[in-house]
Amino acid sequence: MTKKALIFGITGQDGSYLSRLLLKKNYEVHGVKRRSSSFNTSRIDNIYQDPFVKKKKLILHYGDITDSNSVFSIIKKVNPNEIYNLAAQSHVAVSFEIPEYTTNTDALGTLRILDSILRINKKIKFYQAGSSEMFGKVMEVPQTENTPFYPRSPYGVAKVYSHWITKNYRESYKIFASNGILFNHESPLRGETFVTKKIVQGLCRIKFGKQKKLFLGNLYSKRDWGHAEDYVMAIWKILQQKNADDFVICTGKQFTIKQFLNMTARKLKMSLSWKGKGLNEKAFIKNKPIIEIKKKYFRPSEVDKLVGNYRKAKKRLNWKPKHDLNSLIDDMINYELKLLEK
Ligand code: NAP
Ligand code: F7E
Repeated sequence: MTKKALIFGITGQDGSYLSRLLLKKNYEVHGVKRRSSSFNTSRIDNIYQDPFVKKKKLILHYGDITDSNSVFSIIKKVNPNEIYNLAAQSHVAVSFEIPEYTTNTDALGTLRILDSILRINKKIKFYQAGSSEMFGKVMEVPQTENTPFYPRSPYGVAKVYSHWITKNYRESYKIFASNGILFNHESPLRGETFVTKKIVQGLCRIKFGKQKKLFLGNLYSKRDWGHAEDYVMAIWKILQQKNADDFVICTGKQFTIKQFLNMTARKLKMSLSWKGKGLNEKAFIKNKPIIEIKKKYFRPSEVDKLVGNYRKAKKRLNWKPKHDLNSLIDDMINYELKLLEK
């Protein structure tokens, strides 16, 4: 029997990769997109152009996770086998500017879905997109499923609520509700204001004379970066387990923003020389400054170092990342260069 999946957040980076994966696995995929005065489906438009749509395998519904009515009525109408909650205001820095909206979306949104499942059909399996930001000011290195949370942003705090309400509905009502605790994952489809995309896009554009400078914030925080394509495979596997559970998904490798930047520049054959410190730090090509630091890109509180351990996912999901940082950057660069060629 064809399985039905419902994805909240289908228009985002992960929603795009996950819907492709599920369509390949012969699912009927339903997605929720927000009403907008302009088009917001660019990341899934190319799926629309292929035969999946003619076969009515990809169906979009208008809705918003801040609106209980739309959440309830879409779930009731679709009555899927699996729900993936990827919808979020996912930008950490933005969450300091709009903490109330971030909490409504990233915390209460999860509750709205869980409560609808409870009232409509307790057999629906549920995946919650948790984040390494929940570890924040890390209590141990590397971070595992047992590491206590210490979130450092309204985004991280909201995701901690979602983690616990998911676990609570699992324990209280025996709903199959699982948390992924995903570390940073990137791809050519990453939003343009996240640091990896900003760096790859910025350096490619500088190399081809389309941009003069790139402005960044803290170059010294450390992240464990994987590829979104690998991580959506883990997300799907989490819902195929016999029992609901929580899983850390990561690569186990850590790099600073500056290392990411230098690796990208080397691949583009751009020879950077760094001078200065703090807000005065700059990178030059010959004598031209191309990277400068701006205070506005620093956060009120930072997550300095994240690195995970995916041992449980390897053992129980038979999952490990296929991409390393090199192949991730290559994929992102190739995409940018093709766009610039066009
Ligand atoms: P993303 O590209 O920012 O996508 C977020 C999605 O949520 C978009 O489809 C967005 O719609 C939708 N959305 C936002 N507010 C909504 C609302 N009020 N109602 C309905 N939909 C709403 O994020 P991503 O990188 O794909 O990440 C997917 C999920 O994983 C998010 O929950 C994120 O917090 C979490 N996560 C991401 C990472 C990572 O490194 N990428 C790591 C850990 C956890 P629009 O297209 O209309 O904006
Ligand atoms: O920042 C530093 C910044 O915004 C990474 C989201 O997907 O992953 C993501 O959150 C680091 C931070 O990702 C700039 O201060 C320096 O230390 O790319 P980011 P994030 O905050 O780690 C987690 C796991 C999620 O769950 C989130 O949804 O880079 N940084 N300069 C900068 N960051 C940005 N955005 N822009 C800069 O100019």
